[in-house]
Amino acid sequence: MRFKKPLDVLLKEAGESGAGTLKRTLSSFNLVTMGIGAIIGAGLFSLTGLAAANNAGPAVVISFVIGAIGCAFAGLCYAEFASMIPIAGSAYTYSYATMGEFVAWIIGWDLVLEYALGAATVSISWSQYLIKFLHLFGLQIPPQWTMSPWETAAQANGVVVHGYMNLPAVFVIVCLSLLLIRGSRESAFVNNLLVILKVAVVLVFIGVGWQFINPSNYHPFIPDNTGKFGEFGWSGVFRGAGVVFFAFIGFDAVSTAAQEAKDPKRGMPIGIIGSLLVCTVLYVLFSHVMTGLANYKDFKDSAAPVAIAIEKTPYAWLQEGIIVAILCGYTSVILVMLMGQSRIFFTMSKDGLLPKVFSKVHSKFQTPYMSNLFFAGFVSLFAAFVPVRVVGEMVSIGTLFAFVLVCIGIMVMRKSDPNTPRPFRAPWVPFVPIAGVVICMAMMISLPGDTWIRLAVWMAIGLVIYFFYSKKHSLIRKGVVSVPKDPEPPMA
Ligand code: ALA
Repeated sequence: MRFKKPLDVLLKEAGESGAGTLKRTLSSFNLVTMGIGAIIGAGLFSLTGLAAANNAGPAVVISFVIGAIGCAFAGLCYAEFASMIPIAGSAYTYSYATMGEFVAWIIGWDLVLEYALGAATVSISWSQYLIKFLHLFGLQIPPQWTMSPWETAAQANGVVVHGYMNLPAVFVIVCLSLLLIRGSRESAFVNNLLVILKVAVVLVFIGVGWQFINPSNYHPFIPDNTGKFGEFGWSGVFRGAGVVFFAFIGFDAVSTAAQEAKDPKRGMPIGIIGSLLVCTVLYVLFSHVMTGLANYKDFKDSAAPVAIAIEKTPYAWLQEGIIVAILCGYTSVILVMLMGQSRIFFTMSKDGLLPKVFSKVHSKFQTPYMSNLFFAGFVSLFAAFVPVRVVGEMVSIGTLFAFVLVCIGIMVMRKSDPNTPRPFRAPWVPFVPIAGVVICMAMMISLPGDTWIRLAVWMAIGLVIYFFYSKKHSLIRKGVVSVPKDPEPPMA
């Protein structure tokens, strides 16, 4: 028997307010900035150069457009679900309502890869930029404390040092978790500031850089394929789309704030589609300027491709601006990812699939503080002790998997609950969700085999927890979940 969470129960839960529930403080503007906060980060600032140098050349612009189209299909499905079932659990909740508890568990567990490991990945990159930032002031952190134990660094005197742990990465995770505990409104305020700053610097880069574009860098626009799939030519443009996909991850995080949105039915589609749209325009312009300033070959093996592009302009001060923008950009990505993760565990715990402690709400701040504290520790462990490559690879596969299930879920829901009000309807169903599934699956298949093995191991751990804990404690299975009663009608 398939245990599904009835839609009327979900809709009643979405409407609840007061003690033990999350506070509704986020406007549509906050939701768009939240999306942009999660989206613009390591993908834009680091991967654009790599995708241009190794896969697509100047046609990385087309890779961004392809990535955006794939995400837009999934984004439209997310927007329909999030406006229809505005609950913090995002894809987990949508699956619970459409495909049943088992699939919901799988997706909830899978989202840890996107959100928790996403935060860990970006915090490790953040620590590298903090080091660059401190250098500007002649300050230095001992390298042993900025790397995982699996990494080494050669010092100027030739001595090779081994890492102990990545302390700056832990620092940023702990600080942002504390901010999240303090409150969604405070977190949204800080996020708005960070987003304004990073978007401003991106716009300055585009505006200033545009004047120094050397048109010869665009020839050839799509370099000839080397004979290997994915190395230039059209296959390279598509492989490039898979690489820069990471840059789009995060728009779906908006849906995890559904229970904190003032008007989720309107705000969810605006937040999801709006942030995706803004970022796509910025990405296309940014990558066009970047590959116009420097030749795509110059970005080969560079960890800081934007710096290479800026060197082609007379404005060296932009280098410093970019470091600050990148630090702000990464901070807001981590903030939103940590927030999304705690909200998903909050919802899973409310359903009984995880221990109650994860849905404990702070009496004063009305935030799921125990979930925030748990993930401060969990994410810190990965950030401190695991190399960035290992965690980073897990994020894309986990996210794509979630997108596939959301696209399938929309088709199921249109059949099972055709008459439930949908404040936002994804257009051209089933074409949009089917195209979303196909594109996301294609990107998953293009990921390396060891990423698939890690996904399988993570899922196996999840299944053990499901069969030994969640199944036994599921409130739906126990019959505890009942439709909350409507308020008594007023006496005549
Ligand atoms: N899209 C986010 C980034 O690029 C995850 O950092």
